[in-house]
Amino acid sequence: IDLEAALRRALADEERVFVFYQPIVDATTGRVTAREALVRWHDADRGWVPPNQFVPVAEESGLIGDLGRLVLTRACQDATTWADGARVAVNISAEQLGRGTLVGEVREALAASGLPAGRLELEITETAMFTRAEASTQELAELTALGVRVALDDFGTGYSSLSHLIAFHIDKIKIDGSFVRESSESPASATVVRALISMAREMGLTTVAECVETEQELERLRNDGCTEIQGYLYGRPEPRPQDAQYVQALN
Ligand code: G
Ligand code: G
Ligand code: MN
Ligand code: NA
Repeated sequence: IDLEAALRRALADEERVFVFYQPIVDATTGRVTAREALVRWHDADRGWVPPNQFVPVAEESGLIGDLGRLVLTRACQDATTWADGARVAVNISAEQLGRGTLVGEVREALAASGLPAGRLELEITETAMFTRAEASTQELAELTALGVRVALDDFGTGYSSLSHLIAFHIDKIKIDGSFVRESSESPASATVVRALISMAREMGLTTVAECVETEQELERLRNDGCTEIQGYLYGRPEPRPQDAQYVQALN
């Protein structure tokens, strides 16, 4: 059976579809402020299928609706169990945005879990914001009104236009990992990162740097005034405690 059919079945049974969580920490205190929800799927025939492979298939086949609701619902539920009160960040695909369904789904996930809206962040790429831009802008305004935070994901890699930061309701930008990686070797990339952080701060936006793997990167980002840090330096995406044994057995 092909990937799409296998994914359809997995989502229907919610079988071997997991949500992993990666910590996002305050750049100065190192305290966990949020965790990003990252979907994982283990197929009986294929083993672990990378999200880079199955998320696009879900988007093309319409399965992203089911996948998105599964992740959103579970992420909100799981976050209510976190003793540290950290926020949960959920990735929203372009296909979920601007269709008139997202606000209702978010309300439902919040109501079902009892998670306060202020503890939910949605990660949306610039490219996603572009699709059905007008409807997306409206939805983001409604979500912001609920108290949900909106982060611009993979910032700097899309059809970047700084005007988006003004046009859309954005609370934070996630500086793409490629800039962090390049900054160590390229002074130009380091300058771009510093400028982005500085501009975001002047606009009242917070910044998250992704893919931070070394102390040197952390030190530079901290000096640049970056608000939050995400990356293997602090932790990899990990299953929930109650899934850990099952996941271990699949590895
Ligand atoms: O760990 P990582 O390999 O999880 O993620 C690879 C890509 O898949 C990233 O672009 C990430 O944003 C995306 N991704 C991971 N989880 C989800 C999810 O729940 N929904 C969507 N739409 N994308 C996700
Ligand atoms: O597109 P998005 O930013 O949602 O995807 C985040 C991706 O980055 C996930 O695939 C996640 O597993 C990956 N990731 C998170 N931290 C690190 C890191 O420190 N190094 C690398 N190489 N990848 C990371
Ligand atoms: Mn993300
Ligand atoms: Na990202």
